[in-house]
Amino acid sequence: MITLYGFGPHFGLPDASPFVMKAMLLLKMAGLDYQENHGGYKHAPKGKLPFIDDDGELISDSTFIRFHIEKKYGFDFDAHLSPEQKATSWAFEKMCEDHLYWAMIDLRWLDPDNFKRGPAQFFKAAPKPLQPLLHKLVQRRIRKRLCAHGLGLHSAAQIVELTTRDIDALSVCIGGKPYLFGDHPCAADASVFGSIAALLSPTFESPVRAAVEAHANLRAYRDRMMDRYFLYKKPSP
Ligand SMILES: N[C@@H](CCC(=O)N[C@@H](CS)C(=O)NCC(=O)O)C(=O)O
Repeated sequence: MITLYGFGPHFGLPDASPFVMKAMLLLKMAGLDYQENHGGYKHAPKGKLPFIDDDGELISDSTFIRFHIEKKYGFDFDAHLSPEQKATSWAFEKMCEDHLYWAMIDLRWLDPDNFKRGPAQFFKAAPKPLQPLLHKLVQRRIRKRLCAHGLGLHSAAQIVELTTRDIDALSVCIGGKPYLFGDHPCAADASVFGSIAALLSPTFESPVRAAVEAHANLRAYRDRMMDRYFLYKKPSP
């Protein structure tokens, strides 16, 4: 049995992390059974989640989890894609993971109201008087990472300007199709879904969420994947 280590369901999402949601989808797409463990962060081989334990073999990082599934179980996520579509899908995936992702980190962790509604919950177990200090320390660490990446050097308006390009590009690529490249999901759909679902989380208010919400096809894409893989039912109005 495969064990997937993640953070657990938070913020109206199957998991707090887009990378864990991506790993969930990859396992589901490949038809592999797995169990979830939400207590593995301290033991993560690369200090990040997700990782999986497949019969004693530990694999860290959602993309290496994909490669592992392909090699060990012979499942080809992109069998239906042309070489050009494979190239495009890889570029979209990495745009989500190495660019758009950082805007999500920025809005969740550095916007004071979003932080209070979201990540602050992770520190609830700590003694109350210590919590403000922990919040400050973790936010300082996140700010440093965002600056090291580069996105954190920009103004809030510039981050939205850059991120809107990513979101518009995703919307154009999906167009009126159910998935990125037609009627069947490919590996990059797992990643794109993770990003879009995370940005649409109702917990966090931001112009970036509004930029996603402005595209009916991205909202429908999130709902379609939720329905298909997580048996999600939208709350009635
Ligand atoms: N490249 C990795 C990224 C994983 C990642 O960044 N995970 C974040 C959660 S979204 C994490 O575990 N962060 C905890 C930390 O950095 O301390 C993947 O694809 O799995």
